[in-house]
Amino acid sequence: MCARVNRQVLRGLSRFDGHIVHLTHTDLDAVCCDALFKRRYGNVFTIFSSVQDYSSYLELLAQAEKTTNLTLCLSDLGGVTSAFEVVARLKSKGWHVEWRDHHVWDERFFEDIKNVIDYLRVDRELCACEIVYTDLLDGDLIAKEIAAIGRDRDFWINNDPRSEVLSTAISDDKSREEIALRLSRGAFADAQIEAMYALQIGRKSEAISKAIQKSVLLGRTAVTTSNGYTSDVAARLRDKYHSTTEIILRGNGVFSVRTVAPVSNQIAMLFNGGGHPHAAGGNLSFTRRDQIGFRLIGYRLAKVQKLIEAASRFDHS
Ligand SMILES: [Mn+2]
Repeated sequence: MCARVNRQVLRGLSRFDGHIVHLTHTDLDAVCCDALFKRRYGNVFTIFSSVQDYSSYLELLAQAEKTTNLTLCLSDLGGVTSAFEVVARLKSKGWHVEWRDHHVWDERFFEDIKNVIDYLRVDRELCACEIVYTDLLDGDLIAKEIAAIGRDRDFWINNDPRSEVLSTAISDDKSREEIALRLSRGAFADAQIEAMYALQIGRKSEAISKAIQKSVLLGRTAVTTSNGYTSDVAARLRDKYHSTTEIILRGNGVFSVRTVAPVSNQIAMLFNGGGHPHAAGGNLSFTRRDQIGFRLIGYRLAKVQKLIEAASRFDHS
């Protein structure tokens, strides 16, 4: 997270006159969570973050001058041990903290967090927005539909074409905010959403072809670089190589991993990450030097090699 984003968040927060700060993931499940918080509370200050580095946003919130009573609601973000200390600090500074999630949690960490914050609900049967829906808006028909759309995408059911359009239309925080606002008012499809969708379809196919061009197969692990469209890139890699593990790296060392065997989260946990059994993410914590090295020698970089080796070790499928 860069200094500019830090300043933006701190400035936004200092102007914010509501009570709910929502820290969530970046996908449609997260946007649906945000729509539900907006529907329930109206004025919500939202921070969308990758699952790998949301702790840095928690650090930022802990630094912020707090003028009113604020509630921090985390959603669709799994528990990582690096978050504990800063969450405890937020509590000691008087924040009310609620956390709703559906990822795989370390049992010890779950208990530790539960003892520190005001409310914690982790339910792997539901997607995050369904947890928010049942907690905050149970019985509200529009909220129910928002949660159903989130589930359709997050659990890869894909029965509802609107979930494909909406998740594709999401490209940056501005589009996330806009879509969340529309959903919160019960607008599930309109001209603006269609236009956002068409724009992203073009960008997406270009980015995916680039990622496929840059890919290699090492053993049964397919590796490539892409700054987005992780799931689509992984699916295309599996089609192309019949691989059993797919690793998609970003230039900053953040990575996603997909596996046929239910081991993705175990691999990610070795690299300060986590997630689901078949899809997870972590961070190789690239230094500036690593970033340059990665541009020069690519997948031969020591930290990348370590990840590829770890992934192959876990791959018994
Ligand atoms: Mn989710």
